[in-house]
Amino acid sequence: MVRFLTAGESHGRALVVILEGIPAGLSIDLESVTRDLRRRQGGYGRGRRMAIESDRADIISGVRGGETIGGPIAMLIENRDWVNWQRTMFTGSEPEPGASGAKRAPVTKPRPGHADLAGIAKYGRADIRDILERASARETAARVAAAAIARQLLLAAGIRITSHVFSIGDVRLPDGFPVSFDQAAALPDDSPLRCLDDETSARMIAVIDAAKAAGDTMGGGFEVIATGVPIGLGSYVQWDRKLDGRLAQALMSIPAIKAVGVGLGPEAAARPGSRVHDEIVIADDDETMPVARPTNNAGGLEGGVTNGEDLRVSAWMKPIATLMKPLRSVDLTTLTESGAAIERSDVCAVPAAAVVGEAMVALTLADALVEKFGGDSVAELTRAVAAWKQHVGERMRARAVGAAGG
Ligand code: EPS
Repeated sequence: MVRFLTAGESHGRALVVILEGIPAGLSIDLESVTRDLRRRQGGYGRGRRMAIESDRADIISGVRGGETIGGPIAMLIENRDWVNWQRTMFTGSEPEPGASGAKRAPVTKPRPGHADLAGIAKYGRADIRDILERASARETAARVAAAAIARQLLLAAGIRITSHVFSIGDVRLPDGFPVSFDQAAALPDDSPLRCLDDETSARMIAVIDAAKAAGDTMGGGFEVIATGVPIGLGSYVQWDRKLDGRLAQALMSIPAIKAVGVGLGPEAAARPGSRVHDEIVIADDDETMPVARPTNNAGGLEGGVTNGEDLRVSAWMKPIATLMKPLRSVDLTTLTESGAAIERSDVCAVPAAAVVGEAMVALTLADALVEKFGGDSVAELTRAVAAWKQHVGERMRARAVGAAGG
């Protein structure tokens, strides 16, 4: 089982993640961890905080001499902004001697759409900062660091993951715009929106600029694509083993994600079956499997099991809840109506959320991979994957399905 836990507040000292279940013997490329962290920090519409942070993960355990050793991998990402918050976010009963940064007043006006109001009721805190610090999407940096390790495991098994943004507000890629894995993977790391169409990107930028000028925020949608996924990950035999369900939970856990789609997603409900289901045809001779799918509306998942096609999952993000032109709220210290608190924030973080989406898909797929193929060591895992790919094609080519003992 590949699993992880994170800790850390947005303006605390650091984020921490513990990743468990990565087999031994995986070479760790720290540069690719840094690269994914940098990708998550980018995107048009991010706020000033990203000019302060330059995320790097320090590996603290589970890796020796550049290779995993099978134990939990602990990583720490320091918050550079911490120097500005030491007199607000100290963990002791007093700030440390020599602590820096302003001592900030309590936050008392909950922001509609944030965890502020429900959180303060639930945890019995006096300062909304106790809620927003942990509810902040800053935490997703720790997920991306963990996932960067999981991605290296997936790569050893031939699986690669990418993403692209298909909508910001009501501006979206034209219907039927082709998006292959290779096209999305070729997007440059500093692509402002991770959108594949230049004309649509320009309109997305205009929408974000207009939202910023109006003190407003924008959401949107992104798709994560994984290629090289073997047939047979996940299972239909029990509800909690269905891989589509596990991916939906993983993506919905990203802050501000409100909906998840698999393959065609909600569009599948609007079409007749004949225009949804992917036909099964005889494959060209050079294919490993004797059958092929001319279309992939299912997004690589049927019955909660991967079918060997590219995995395609989408997620829709609501606009960020901190508005510079605040919505109505109530000051909880005086119970008078007042504009919601204004905290420094982003105008749009959909491109960053796409990178976090890649991370959550990577962590979910790594778990499903280790579950099916076992894996105390990477050599054991990759041997099992190669044997499976060969076996499953051979068995079907031998017309063994339907034969006695098939
Ligand atoms: C966030 C608010 C902003 C974002 C932050 C998430 O931070 P700040 O309040 O410090 O300006 O920049 O995102 C990150 C710090 C990050 O690394 O993604 C929020 O309230 O969720």
